[in-house]
Amino acid sequence: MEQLLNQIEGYKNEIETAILPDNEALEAFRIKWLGTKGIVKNLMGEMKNVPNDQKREFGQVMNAFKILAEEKYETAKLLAENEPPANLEDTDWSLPGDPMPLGSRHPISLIRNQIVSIFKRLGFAVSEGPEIEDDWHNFGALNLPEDHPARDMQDTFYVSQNPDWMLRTHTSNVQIREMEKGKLPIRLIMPGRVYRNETISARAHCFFHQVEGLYVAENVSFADLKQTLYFFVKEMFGQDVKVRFRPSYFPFTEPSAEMDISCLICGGTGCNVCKQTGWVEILGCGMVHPNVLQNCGIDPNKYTGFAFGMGIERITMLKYGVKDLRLFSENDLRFLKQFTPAG
Ligand code: 2NL
Repeated sequence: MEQLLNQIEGYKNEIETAILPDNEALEAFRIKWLGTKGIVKNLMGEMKNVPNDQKREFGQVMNAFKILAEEKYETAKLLAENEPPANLEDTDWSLPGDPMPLGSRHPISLIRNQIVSIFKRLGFAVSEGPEIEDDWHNFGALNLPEDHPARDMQDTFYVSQNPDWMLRTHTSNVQIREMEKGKLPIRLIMPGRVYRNETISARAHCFFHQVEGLYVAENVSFADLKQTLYFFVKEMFGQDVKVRFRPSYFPFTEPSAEMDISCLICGGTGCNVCKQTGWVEILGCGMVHPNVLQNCGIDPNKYTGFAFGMGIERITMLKYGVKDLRLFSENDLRFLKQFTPAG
């Protein structure tokens, strides 16, 4: 009897640790333990050899043992039935696939790509640079005096570890770095993200996107600037759009101008978008200030250049009729889905 009980303990352990992943293993288990010539039946047969006063105890042990084997079998069978088919031939390949939603390009990327491709056709290459910049490349080289309001903490995000560093407020830092390389002529556009310490509203954000352009060579004139921008605007907004230049001021250009286009919404008769003027401002431009050329080691008596800068958000809002700047950074799919799927 003692020997039998020890044997049953060993069997119990074997049953508990058995791994039954598939039908084949399950059937082998059933035959070995629960079959008509199986171990459970076999042990039951030992009852006749157990002394009478121990038959009751043995009966109880055997019952529990039988239940253990049966439960192991039933649970493993249930698990195996719920397993995905291990065999690829069991898969129904004709079932429809899981949907894979197609993303779409961000409207800012769409417009940036259009701007870049128009200027590429005029021979402009693309250049990019750091978003964290030092005072010289963001302000100093651009002829901004020490007390210029843009340098104020209120307008610019400074890096707290180093008062000389800041998040760039325009992409002009890239132009400065290109001019410092001293390879002329330069005909480049610089798209990128810029940062300003603004209170966020429908019309202002603490970051936005810009494309700036720069052409420096011998004999570059204001006429070249105007013709380049005429071409750009007509490609971007259509051949019928009208253009006007208004004198303006930037520390880094002289002379400077702002360029307006005839309002796309009302066609020039006056509406909310153009504030009843018939015109909307789209960019600032001018001839590169001689001090800026000098600061970058370029001889202003030999070379001249023009530069311009535009906000991509502004152009995108005009093209698509977007009324709130915040939509561009909220990642609301209902907004983003309205633009062309990524190709
Ligand atoms: C605007 C006006 C402008 C420039 C940017 C520039 C850069 C260098 C030298 C001279 Cl390195 N000028 N950039 C010039 C005129 C206007 O941007 O309203 N941008 C949104």
